[in-house]
Amino acid sequence: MEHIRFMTLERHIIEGERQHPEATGELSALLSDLALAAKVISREVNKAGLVDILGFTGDENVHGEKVKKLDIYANDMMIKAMDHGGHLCAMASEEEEDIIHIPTQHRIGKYIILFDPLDGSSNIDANISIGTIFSIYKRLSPDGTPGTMEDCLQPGINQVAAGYVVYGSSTILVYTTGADHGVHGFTLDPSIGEFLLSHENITTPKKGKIYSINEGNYLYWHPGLKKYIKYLQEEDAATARPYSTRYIGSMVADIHRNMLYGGIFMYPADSRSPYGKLRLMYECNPMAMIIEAAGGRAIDGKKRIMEIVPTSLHQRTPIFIGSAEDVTIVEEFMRKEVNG
Ligand code: AHM
Ligand code: MG
Repeated sequence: MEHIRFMTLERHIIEGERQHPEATGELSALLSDLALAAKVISREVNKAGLVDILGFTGDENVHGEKVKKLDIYANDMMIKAMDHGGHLCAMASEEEEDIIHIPTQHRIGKYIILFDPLDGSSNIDANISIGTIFSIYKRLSPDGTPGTMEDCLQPGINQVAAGYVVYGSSTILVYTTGADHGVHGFTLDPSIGEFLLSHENITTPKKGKIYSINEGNYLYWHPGLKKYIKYLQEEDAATARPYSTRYIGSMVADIHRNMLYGGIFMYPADSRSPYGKLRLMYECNPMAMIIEAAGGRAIDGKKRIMEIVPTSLHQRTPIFIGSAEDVTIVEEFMRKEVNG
C-alpha cells in the first residue's frame, strides 16, 4: 500500500511556524480557534433544512440586505471561537457595523481578524456552496490596548494570513501565510472532526478556460468589459477560445474552482454600482492574497486590490481575479476603451 501521510491542519500550521524561530505560536493558535468555528459552521450548514433554521429573520444587515439566520449563527460562532484566545485585539465582520472589541475579561493579543462569516447567502436555501472568508493583520497600535479602527484599515499587502472555507460537496479550508509559504487546502473529515491536508501547494494555471461574472448586468458594464466578454466568446484555437462560463454566485466557490482549473472571476463596477458589490476588507483582500500566493492576480480594473488604501470597514471595490494572463487581458481591454 502506498504510504499515506496524514497531516492535520493544526500540525501543518505548527510546522509552518517552526520555520520561523521568532514566531510565538500565536498565529497558529488563532488559526486553530478559527478552524473550530469552521467545523461548527460546517456542521450547521450541513444540517440546514433538517432543522427549522432557514428563512429570513426580518432583520437587515448594515448594508440594507436581508440577513438569514445561518449568517447570524456563523457570525456568532466566529466571534465566540476567537474572542477569548488571547491572540486578537479586535475583530470586524461583514455582518457588524462597528469593530468588535475583545471582552474586557480576556487577554488582548497582537492580531486583527476581519471576516465574512457566511458569504453567498442567497445560495443557502438551495443547498449550493457557500463560504467563510478571513483576513488577518498584525496590529499597528501599542500592545495591550484595545484594537483601533486604524489597526483594521490596513491595505491588503499587510495581511499576515488569509483564507476561506467552502461548504460544498465537502468542506474545505484553504489558507496562506504569504507567497513564500504557499496555498494549502484541507478537507474536513466529519467522522473524525479533522481538516486533513488534501491540496498541498496549490498553484493556479497561468491561463484558464473559464470566466465567471453575473452576465445579467451586461447592459450596465464598462464598454471595455463588454468587448472583453465578447472576445472570450469568439472562436480562436490559438488562444483556446471560446471560454466556458461558470457562475455559482458564491464568490468563494467560484474563485476556488477557478483557482484549481484556471480562469477569471469578475465583479465589476457598473453604471448602477460604481464600486461594484464585493467588500474590500472581508472578501476581496483575503481572496486576492490567496490567488496571488497561488500565482494569479487580483486587480480592481486598474490597480492591485491589495494596494488599495482602505478608508472604511465596509467599502466595496470592483474585482478581477484569477489566472494572471486572463487578468492582464481584461485590464488591457478596459484601459484601451478608456484611452481610445
Ligand atoms: P453576500 O455577502 O450577501 O453573500 O454577497 C456576496 C456574494 C458573492 O459571494 C457573490 O460573488 C456575489 O454576491 C454574487 O452577486 P450577484 O448575485 O449580484 O451576482
Ligand atoms: Mg459576503
